[in-house]
Amino acid sequence: LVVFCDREAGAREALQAQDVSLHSVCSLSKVLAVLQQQRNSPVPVPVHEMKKNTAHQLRGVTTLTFEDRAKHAAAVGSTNARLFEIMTEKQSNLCVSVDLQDKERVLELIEAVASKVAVVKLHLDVIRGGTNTDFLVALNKLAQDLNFVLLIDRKLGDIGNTSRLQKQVLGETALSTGGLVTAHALAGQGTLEGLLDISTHPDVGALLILQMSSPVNLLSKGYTSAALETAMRHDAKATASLSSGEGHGWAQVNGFISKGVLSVAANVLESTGAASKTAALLEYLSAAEKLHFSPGVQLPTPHTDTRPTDPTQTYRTPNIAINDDGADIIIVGRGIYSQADPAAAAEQYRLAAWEAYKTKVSHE
Ligand code: 5BU
Repeated sequence: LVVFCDREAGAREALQAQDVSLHSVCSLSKVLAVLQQQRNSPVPVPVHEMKKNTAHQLRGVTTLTFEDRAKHAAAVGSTNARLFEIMTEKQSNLCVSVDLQDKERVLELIEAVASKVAVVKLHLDVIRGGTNTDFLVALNKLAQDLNFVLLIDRKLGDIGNTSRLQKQVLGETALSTGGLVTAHALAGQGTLEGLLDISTHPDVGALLILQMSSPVNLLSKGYTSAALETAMRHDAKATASLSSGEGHGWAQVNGFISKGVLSVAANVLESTGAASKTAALLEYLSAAEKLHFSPGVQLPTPHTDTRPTDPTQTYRTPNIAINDDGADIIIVGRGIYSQADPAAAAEQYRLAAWEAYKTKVSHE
């Protein structure tokens, strides 16, 4: 079959499956690249079109199963392999955010929902009376016994030396058995270098915040793209450090907090930048071992629900987060811990997120 323009939306592969080869005069990505180079400005393509096109380009993170991504992560030496394995085993791409303020209740809630979740996210500084050693030891024991990964949502963002010291203490306390911490990109590469310095606690990883779920926040499309570039540069330096044999090295960024990989890709395409940089960012984004976490998720509440809505948060359903925005793991707080039966709510979210994931990976 001969066509003028290959929109790169999957027709080539679909035809190939029926033994028909597609020949095109040009492809959509080439047309976009030329237009961008000539104008050095973003091409106005509707977001849904961008997402459709980039979904194809981002195959590694949009159609590979978590099982395949576990194998890939192990092959490239990423500590994410363990989390992909847990997700596969528990059939769960759910992260519960336990934002309770009483230590006992935090531990009880975790025990109640642990079999449904792959990750437990905490804000240690919302817990009344602080977190003592007994609590942190109990928390890490739960993480090991009940097979989940701990995520400390500290949103770090200081110079390298400070973030290295912060990571050391996290590794000695809250993340003594490993886990992840969130960080902002505001201070540049230094924060990642401090957090991912492998000379201490190499099993403590970092998620970089690329987008936030609060309405009208300051993380513009340009910021998202620049933050992603910060991670890309860090990873290139980390790769070079490990092969140089100088005895100093950094681990790769574990993943990101955003609406999802497709939403980030759309922001990259909408931002001003040279075509070569855009292509490099999209390729980096498609790495199968990277994790894409997404907050701001709730199932629709019944009409009879009278609870106040939160004007500082925006919510969408698990299916929209996973299939439209391209999230791997949804983060759910009040949708679970504020419910009368948190274990039943966690199961509802686990199922909704897992079904959405299965739909996502079934698209070729
Ligand atoms: P919720 O109860 O499901 O709205 O809780 C969401 C959690 O995710 C909460 O702990 C927030 O601090 C966290 N969060 C978020 O809501 N939005 C963001 O952009 C980031 C984190 Br980053």
